[in-house]
Amino acid sequence: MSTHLRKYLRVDKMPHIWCPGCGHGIVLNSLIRAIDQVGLKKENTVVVSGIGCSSRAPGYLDFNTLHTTHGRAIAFATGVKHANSDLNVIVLSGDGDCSAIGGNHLIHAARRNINITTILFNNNIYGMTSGQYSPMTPQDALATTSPYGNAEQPFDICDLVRAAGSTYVARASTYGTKQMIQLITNALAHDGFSFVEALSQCPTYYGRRNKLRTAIDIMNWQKENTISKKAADKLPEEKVAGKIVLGELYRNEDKMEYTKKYDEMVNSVKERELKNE
Ligand SMILES: Cc1ncc(C[n+]2csc(CCOP(=O)(O)OP(=O)(O)O)c2C)c(N)n1
Ligand code: SF4
Repeated sequence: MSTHLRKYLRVDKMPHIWCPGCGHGIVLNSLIRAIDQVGLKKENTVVVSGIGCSSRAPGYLDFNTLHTTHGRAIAFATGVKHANSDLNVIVLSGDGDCSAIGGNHLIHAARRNINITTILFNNNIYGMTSGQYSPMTPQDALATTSPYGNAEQPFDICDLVRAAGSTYVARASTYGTKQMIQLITNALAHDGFSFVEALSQCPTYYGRRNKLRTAIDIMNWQKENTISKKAADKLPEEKVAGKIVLGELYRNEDKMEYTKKYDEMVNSVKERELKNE
């Protein structure tokens, strides 16, 4: 990593805990580049996470960071943003952390359109606890808790978050880092709840059980099973079926951001009180 980007890292916390081939470092690297492009300042940026391999990412970032409890990163982040709406607040979360135990916080943060950027590191598995299936594990995939294949259907988390009210929704993969950097940059610059699903890889607990033994196998899988939104928009639905669509999926600049609305209400109540109304 070039010297000017190293300033964003807590180099003294290296080496990191991630396995060789883990995709989470690629997502973190993309985030750092996006932060640099947007020009976020360390002193007014807070990065919050829950628990998981992905949730260890803020520990390597030289920002104000909060490593909280499993699934509750968005709840803590909401408190931080409420306390000081001038702060840039970023949540880093795993697919288990964000879509299972933390799913309700995600839905309601999206509904409020609070200005928090959430990056969901989707490695399709609970990595830290050795490979249980999550709500984002593909149907039929093998996991410690689905030794004969996962009977459940996964969430399309981007559809869910968009339906809940998020005003910026995008999906990228560790195979396409240029796109990932661009989409995270857009998300950070967006005023409202912004969400990026970052397809990542866990060769250790997902790949090994699912005939995708190495990081390269999983990234090749990403290449073969994804399609850009631009290409998908030009094709009939049946040709896109089964593919994961990457790119900016939704953007709405017109909906009011929650803390702005809240601060407006507080100010108007204060004014009324001053006038003794
Ligand atoms: C309340 C609570 N429940 C369960 C756990 C155990 N736990 C720790 S990490 C984790 C799963 C992490 O998976 P994910 O969020 O997908 O992130 P990854 O490790 O794959 O990056 C679980 C279940 C916990 N720490 N706290
Ligand atoms: S267990 Fe999986 S998610 Fe966790 S560090 Fe290893 S490769 Fe990454």
